Amino acid sequence: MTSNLSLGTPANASLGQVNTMKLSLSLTTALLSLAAIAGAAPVTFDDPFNAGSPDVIGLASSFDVQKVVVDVGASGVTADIYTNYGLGNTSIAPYFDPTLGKTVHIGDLFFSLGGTLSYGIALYDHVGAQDNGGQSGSTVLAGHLYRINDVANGTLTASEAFNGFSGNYRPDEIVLLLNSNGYITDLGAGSVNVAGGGTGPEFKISVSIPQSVSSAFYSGMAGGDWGIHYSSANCGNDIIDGNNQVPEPATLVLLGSALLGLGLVRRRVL
Ligand SMILES: [Ca+2]
Ligand SMILES: [Ca+2]
Repeated sequence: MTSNLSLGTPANASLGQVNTMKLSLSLTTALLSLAAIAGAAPVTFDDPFNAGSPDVIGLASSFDVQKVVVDVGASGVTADIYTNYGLGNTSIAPYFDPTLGKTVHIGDLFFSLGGTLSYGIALYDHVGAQDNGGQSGSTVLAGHLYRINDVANGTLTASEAFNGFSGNYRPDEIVLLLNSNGYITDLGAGSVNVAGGGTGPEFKISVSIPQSVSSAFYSGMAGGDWGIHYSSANCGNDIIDGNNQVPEPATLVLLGSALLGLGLVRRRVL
């Protein structure tokens, strides 16, 4: 695991003080990690707003993602996406942009388990050619949970979903589910609801997958080692990635060592 904590060492600190400080830091970090394990609380991933590149490519007023809040509760998994997606559009439905000459779509929400992109939830119905690169026969339904069996073939990148477009976008970003040849599996229906997001975001997009839809998805999420990936549009204008960090077994060993070490140092200092 990693920690963003950093602690300078005063020039006049004694060796005992330094050791105690380092061990206290290890202890604090380990305890914070334990708090994450217990984490029934929703996990918030904040996305920066820099009014343009590198956060948003293209119109920051139309494609910004602001945060995603994920909750793994007793009834299932929910995720709230806060975004101002849409060029003045009043919904998250696909729309034809006459300036671009392309149909713009919102992205799907992806989940990784154990570091592997494993599941996706569609935010709208998208079918075949509607996806600017989708295949005929591909049907992906809003609010459904899909298991991704083959990441390369079961998803569309921005360049595939928005092919032929040469404007500013992130061509390699995974943006949409593609349902063909068993590359993804429809596990069942959850729900998608869209509401005004209040100050700042134009939309709050809420997805919910009941525990009963997939015990594998739910138990994996409840296990705590998961991440999210989301793009505000099928050209990858803004993306948000995040991992819910849990301590590895080695960290728990370190915690024990830190506790023991702290006791030893205290005795030595006293
Ligand atoms: Ca953003
Ligand atoms: Ca971003």
